[in-house]
Amino acid sequence: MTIRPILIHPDPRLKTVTDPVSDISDEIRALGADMLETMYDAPGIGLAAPQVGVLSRVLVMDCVKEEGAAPRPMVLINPQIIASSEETNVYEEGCLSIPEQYGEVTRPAEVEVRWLGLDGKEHTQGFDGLWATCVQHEIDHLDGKLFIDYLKPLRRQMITRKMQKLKRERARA
Ligand code: K1U
Ligand code: ZN
Repeated sequence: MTIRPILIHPDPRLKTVTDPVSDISDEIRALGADMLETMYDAPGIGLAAPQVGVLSRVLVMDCVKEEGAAPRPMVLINPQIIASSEETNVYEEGCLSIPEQYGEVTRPAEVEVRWLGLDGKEHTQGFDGLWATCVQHEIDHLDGKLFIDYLKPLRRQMITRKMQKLKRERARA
């Protein structure tokens, strides 16, 4: 397993609508394993394939945060939201592609998601709480959307400028 570098906004690959996965190949299995390792190393609670430069509809997540609790790694291929609650939740989101920047995003509090597992089987599950926020944030990545797209234009512009500066500094180091 390999920790892959995480792309930093702005990057055209983070604005791209990704392609569905047509079969569960060894390459996809390796991608899922690498993405989980990269997410835990960051650390984060989710990661989508475009964040590691792969333009395929794959995401990983594990929103178990309690100290000492068993981890719950999930790999979702071609995920689709098939139902969303009327009730909404506001969460101060972050993003591994936009380090140290946060913003409040309102999303449906509960969603039902269908996806293909690494076992090749179709899965359907309801998510709530942080899991619901995270799976929606990650599916947005697969559609080229970032949490800052929900913020006011001025705030989004400020964050983008900070990230451009960060990238320049990292390139010089
Ligand atoms: O997709 C990503 O960039 C990962 C992102 C997921 C996410 C965070 C918050 C709300 C929705 C989705 C992160 O994991 S940011 C890091 C983070 O939230 C975290 C890191 C360590 C412990 C707990 C949370
Ligand atoms: Zn993100």
